[in-house]
Amino acid sequence: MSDIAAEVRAGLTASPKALPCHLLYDQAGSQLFEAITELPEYYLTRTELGILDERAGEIAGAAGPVRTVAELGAGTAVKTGTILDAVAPALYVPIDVSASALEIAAGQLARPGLEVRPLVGRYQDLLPELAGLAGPRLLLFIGSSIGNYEPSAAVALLAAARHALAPGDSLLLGADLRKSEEVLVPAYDDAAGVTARFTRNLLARLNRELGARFDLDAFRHLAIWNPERSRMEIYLESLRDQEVRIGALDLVVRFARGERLHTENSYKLPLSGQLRILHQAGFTPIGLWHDPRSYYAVHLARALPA
Ligand code: AVI
Repeated sequence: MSDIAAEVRAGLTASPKALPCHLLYDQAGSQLFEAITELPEYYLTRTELGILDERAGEIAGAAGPVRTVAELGAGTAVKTGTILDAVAPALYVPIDVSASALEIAAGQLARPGLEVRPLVGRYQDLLPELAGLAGPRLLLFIGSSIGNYEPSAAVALLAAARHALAPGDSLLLGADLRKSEEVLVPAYDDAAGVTARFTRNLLARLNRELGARFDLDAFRHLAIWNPERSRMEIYLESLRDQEVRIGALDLVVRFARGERLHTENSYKLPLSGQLRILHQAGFTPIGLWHDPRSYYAVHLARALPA
């Protein structure tokens, strides 16, 4: 069975139903996510870019000499240019599951004196390769993707990165901060309905790739703020009692009216929670930058000796 088939079977036969959020990013989903980043309500991308553009010189100064910059989830690396120019490494290693995005990144970031060496694959598999790259190294993990991990999984991922780095190497982490529900909910439920299309595309993907028969109009996108867990929770809610056949799995899944399929969490930890994750993963913070509204934080942290 393919990875996705096994994940979908496990998620749709679980109670409550849930699917891993990486399944949102097929080609159509990645294009819809790009459109989300341009929405007026989705402040994250432009806020982070503003911090990186304005503070690149300070960030580079605080990081000190860097030979290699590696980037987790680089995508097309649209946000990376200013940092690369300021840090001026000899080697840039963008890491992503999408080979086509990395091709664009390599083209866009070509600069005299900079070698670009893309790595295609999943972070867990590729993090150990950081150990073989020339130091001092700076690892970028920007875009607030850390917020899509459970805090314990975020610590595990950063600890694996720490393990592959040497003491004195650095991490630049971008993470969305806790803020009012009035700002958060529209960011994940925009007026134009782009985020709803992004979430529903998950069902379209199962129809395309697993011969499922989801009626996309029979589910609504829900974005709910959970203050206890400090996270946005995204669901698809069934608008009626229904049965959905998934051909490739030889499975029929029943949904009751009002039943939810959990598709994504996006944590918005306060600064103290973000710093705790860095400490627990074996990093010591050495720099912090945020926008004037304190919507978003960019952390620079040093890898500690194990
Ligand atoms: C990729 N990630 C940081 C986005 C977020 O804000 O959690 C994914 C997203 N989902 C809906 N809108 C944006």
